[in-house]
Amino acid sequence: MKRIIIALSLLFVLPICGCDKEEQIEKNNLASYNGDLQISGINLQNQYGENFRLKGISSHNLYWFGDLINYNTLMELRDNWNINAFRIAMYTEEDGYIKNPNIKYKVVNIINAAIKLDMYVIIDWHILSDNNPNTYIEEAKSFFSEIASLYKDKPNIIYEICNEPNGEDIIWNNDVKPYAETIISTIRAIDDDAIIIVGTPNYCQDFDEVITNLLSDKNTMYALHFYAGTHKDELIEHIRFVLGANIPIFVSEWGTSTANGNDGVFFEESNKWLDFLDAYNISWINWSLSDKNESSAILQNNTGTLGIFDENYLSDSGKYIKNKLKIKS
Ligand code: IDC
Repeated sequence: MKRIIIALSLLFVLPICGCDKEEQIEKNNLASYNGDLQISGINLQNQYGENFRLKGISSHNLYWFGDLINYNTLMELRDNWNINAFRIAMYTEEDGYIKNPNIKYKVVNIINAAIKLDMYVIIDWHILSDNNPNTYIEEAKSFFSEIASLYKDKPNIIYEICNEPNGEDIIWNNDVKPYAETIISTIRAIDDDAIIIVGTPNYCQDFDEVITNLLSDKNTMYALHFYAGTHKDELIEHIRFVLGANIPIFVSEWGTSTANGNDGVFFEESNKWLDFLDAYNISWINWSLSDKNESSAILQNNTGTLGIFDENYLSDSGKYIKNKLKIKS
């Protein structure tokens, strides 16, 4: 009799526990639970000192593909893709902030939506053809001051202060580090604890000088970017070495394609990279939320927001990324 009673009560209790746990896990992924983020060694951690990962998707050039991002699409990405972070790629050139400074209102709208949705949001000052971050340092100072003043009390905000320094003459010691020190102190005068991500030379792949000349800010991470069809074992081994030197890395952009954003989806190579990132608890953001005719885009060409809600309109890369995001870790 006793056994029957136990069995019966388990029948009723178990499904309820299971359900609670699932809700708990979902919530544990978001900002209200994790709060202000911090860094310990190579790990990103939440406010309780537990290791924590951000995983999500980056916009394409906000000026060109900004219409794909709104409260509803972000909510869908959170609820059915399981992302907990969205990256806003605000280009500086290529129709970006320098020519069209009003793009910042779009940035603010997306940040507000992400905060309402309890997500983390990365504000990316997307330098690219302007190889040297110092080219627009004055504009960067005023942009980040404005954003920091608006959101200094919100745990959701992450600042990415220069997408990809590049060009042979742009080096860490002379160019990128001094820029980072200026922008970090601009931000820290207003927001003393948010995570800041700093781009590294050669499109976020060269850490040689970084290792011997670190920034002093405690909540700064260093960006690694890779494209699975182009960057392979050699880069993985370089990064393994960098991690061994206790450098906290954030993959704020990676693509399943080659480095030009196109030319196929490299599933096997992408799997290898993601296994590597899993092993080191590294956060990642995929490039990109767009319906452009290029293989790194997660949506099929010219399908607008449809694919976000309906898998039939996802590209091969989009299907792959959605599946990977659904795996909890
Ligand atoms: C690419 C876009 C492509 C666009 C190009 C220039 O996918 O449609 O024409 O920028 O605006 C990066 C950059 C990112 C690139 C991406 C793919 O951060 O802006 O996007 N990439 O080339 N670094 C390495 C690859």
